[in-house]
Amino acid sequence: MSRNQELTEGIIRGDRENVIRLVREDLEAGRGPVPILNEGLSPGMEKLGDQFGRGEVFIPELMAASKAMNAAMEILRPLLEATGVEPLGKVVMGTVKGDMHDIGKNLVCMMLRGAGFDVIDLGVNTSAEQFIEALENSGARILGMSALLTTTMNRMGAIIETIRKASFGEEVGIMVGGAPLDEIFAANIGANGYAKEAPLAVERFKELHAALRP
Ligand code: B1M
Repeated sequence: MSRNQELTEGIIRGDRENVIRLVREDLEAGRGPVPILNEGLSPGMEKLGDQFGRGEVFIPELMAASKAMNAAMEILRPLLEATGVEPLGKVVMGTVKGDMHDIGKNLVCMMLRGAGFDVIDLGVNTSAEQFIEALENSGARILGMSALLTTTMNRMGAIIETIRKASFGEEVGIMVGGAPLDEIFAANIGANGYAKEAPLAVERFKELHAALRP
């Protein structure tokens, strides 16, 4: 079994201790955090999601895999963030109300920090009012929203509408993402940007930041 397959299998089995060991060993051997994540860990979550969709695994397996993934991300986070550059700009991020999925959102936050953004992460289950409050308090004019459920993705449009009605609303650049979304959906709900995955999201956030800068 290749190293990547071992990492992928470790995630699928929810074998937290083994995943931690493999990640540490890979880093000690000089492997970078990005290939560990993209080629080893993330495919495990994707495969497990497919198995869940086919009714082959259930919530306990997803929970165990998420714990293993989050433990690995704890180790990788400082490495992904360690760029030492001046903050590019402030971004408020959150998973929308009713949605508890945060692995992808956390990954985007991590990569944004790595790229030099100052990220205010509101966590999961975030209401329009909480987004507005964070934008007001921080002065940030870029907002990122994540949704993994078709039910919660369909609430994003209303959240954007509420934010646009706040005093600064039209000045806020809003990025959306999450597995069930696409470019067309994002445009239809009035978002300023969409990205299918985290590295692309960083590029989109940079473009948005450049466009908003006076
Ligand atoms: Co849930 N879940 N889940 N789940 N879960 C999905 C999303 C599902 C597709 C599984 C399936 O049926 N195949 C399905 C949704 C179906 C639908 O809506 N049509 C589903 C369901 C049904 C549910 C529950 C309702 C199950 C139940 O209780 N009966 C429940 C809902 C709870 C709730 O939110 N209210 C539930 C619960 C859970 C767990 C708690 C067990 C766990 C979440 C743990 C956690 O996040 N802390 C979980 C998991 C792990 C998954 C799957 C397997 C994996 C999600 C994940 O982390 N992917 C998922 C199946 C799947 O997606 N294949 C599934 C890895 C992550 C890196 O990818 O989040 O897509 P992703 O993020 C990507 C991109 O989307 C993008 O970049 C990231 C990195 O490249 N991106 C952005 C994300 N946000 C972005 C924001 C941006 C830009 C890009 O800009 C702002």
